[in-house]
Amino acid sequence: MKKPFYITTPIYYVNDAPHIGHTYTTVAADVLSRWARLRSIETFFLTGTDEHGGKILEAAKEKHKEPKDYCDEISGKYAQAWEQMDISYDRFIRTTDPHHQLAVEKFISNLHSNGDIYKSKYEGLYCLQCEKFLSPGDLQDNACPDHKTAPEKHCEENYFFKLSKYREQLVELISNKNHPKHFEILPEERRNEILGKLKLGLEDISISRENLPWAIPMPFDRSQTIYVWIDALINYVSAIGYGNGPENTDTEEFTRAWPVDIHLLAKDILWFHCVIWPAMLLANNLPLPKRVFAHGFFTINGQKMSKTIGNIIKPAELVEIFGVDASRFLLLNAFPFGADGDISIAAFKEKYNAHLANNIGNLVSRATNMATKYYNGTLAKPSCWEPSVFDELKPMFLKYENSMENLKLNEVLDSVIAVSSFANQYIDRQAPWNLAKTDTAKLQVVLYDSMMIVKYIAALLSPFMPSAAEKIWKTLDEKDTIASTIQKMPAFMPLTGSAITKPENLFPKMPIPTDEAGRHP
Ligand code: ME8
Repeated sequence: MKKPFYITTPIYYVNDAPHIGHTYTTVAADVLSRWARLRSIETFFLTGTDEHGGKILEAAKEKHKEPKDYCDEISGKYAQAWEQMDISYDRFIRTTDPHHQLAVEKFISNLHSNGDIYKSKYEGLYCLQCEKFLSPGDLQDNACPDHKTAPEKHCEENYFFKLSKYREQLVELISNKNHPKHFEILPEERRNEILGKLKLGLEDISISRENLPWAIPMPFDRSQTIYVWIDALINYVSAIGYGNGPENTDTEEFTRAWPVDIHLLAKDILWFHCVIWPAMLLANNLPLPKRVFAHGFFTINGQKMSKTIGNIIKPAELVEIFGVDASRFLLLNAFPFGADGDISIAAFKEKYNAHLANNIGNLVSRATNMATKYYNGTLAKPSCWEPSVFDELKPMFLKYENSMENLKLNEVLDSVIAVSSFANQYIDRQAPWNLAKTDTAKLQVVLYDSMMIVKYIAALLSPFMPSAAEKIWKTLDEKDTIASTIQKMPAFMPLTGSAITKPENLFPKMPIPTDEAGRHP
């Protein structure tokens, strides 16, 4: 059976409800999943929550709740947020799921029986918010640079994973693009960052804790529990049935779906996904992920948006202002996918007006208005019609596809914006309102062209704005489906509807307050 396209987001910590940083990764994975499904590619899209460890235990204590009750509550908030954001995941995994624990025990037992785990004393500085050890060189003013909190000193006897043993193999698999099992890290600068660090050396890591009850016990020594990151990374295989068949064998689903096609995440957790996880897989004789893509951070006034710092925007706040589809669009069009970028509601409003209200929304509204006004919604293909405007549009369609394949999601949207600007300029130039008086044959050609571009725009927007795309599609009365239109792109496709109607105002213009001097604050 054919391998599905398998894509994951990180599983998010349940120390607090999601913010738009988490939404960013999840919407991006959703767009890529929808894009694959539109092309009839079977897809498995995994997301979920990371629920063990000291950080979650502390958060539950602060709220005077039992850890599991607290996890249920916050995990539910993630599931709710993803429902609100129209996220089409196939599975939502929780690390407190019993089937996950079973898989973790099998994975760790294998590493142990392969001789990759040993016991030793460890001393180090631990950042509870990162859930990782920091080296003195990582600190800024004696504090974690991300969370601005002082790390705790840990000194205990733990189990270690022989990470250092896999250094050379990792360097080879990451750097050799011709290797049949090449492990691709994108963007390029992230790959170089990982290779640079690997070349400096690699130390074994502690993978257990002595006195942390809110975690999965070590299968071969129940006096210790498994380090939360090791537990969490294994979700990517446990979710598809690793160790979950009869007598702890792997399920057929696992054999079919692994390796994952894309692990999507931000750069904060690059090392775990590009070094520790692949080494764990090598130690377990499992193939490495095909691709890890790390996007940048949303920052507010230059500082990373984070639950711990508290400088967050919640997804529901965005939806309240812009609606679901526009929020998805604005998040992914905010800045290049892969780079950091400062965001603000004011900047989102400007973009919303420029791209959605004044450009795409305006095009849909004026084209459908004219089709209903001049042709009563029945716009037949003109007899002298030639697909000449499509020669100009083809490069934009190709750019769309190419950017999607390379995960340049902001550029994908830029190409949709470019198609819409092209159509608006075409309408301005041709002035159908004048043609209605002087040249009705040409009027029909111009409106037919315009409505066909509207049809393409609906299809191209569909992975990003599924409901808005459906609304546009309905006004076109199309007999074709969005999926078949996508699959035939960039070939020209005639309109198949015969009763075009006017849609509701898809993207009403957003009032932007100005200060007394008339500037936008
Ligand atoms: O790290 N900008 O969970 P987490 C963009 N449980 N993306 C952001 C962001 C920001 N300001 N803040 C968070 C964990 N993200 C672990 C993962 S996986 C086996 C375990 C997104 O709740 C981004 O995807 O801290 C980042 O990598 C992730 O949330 C971290 O989520």
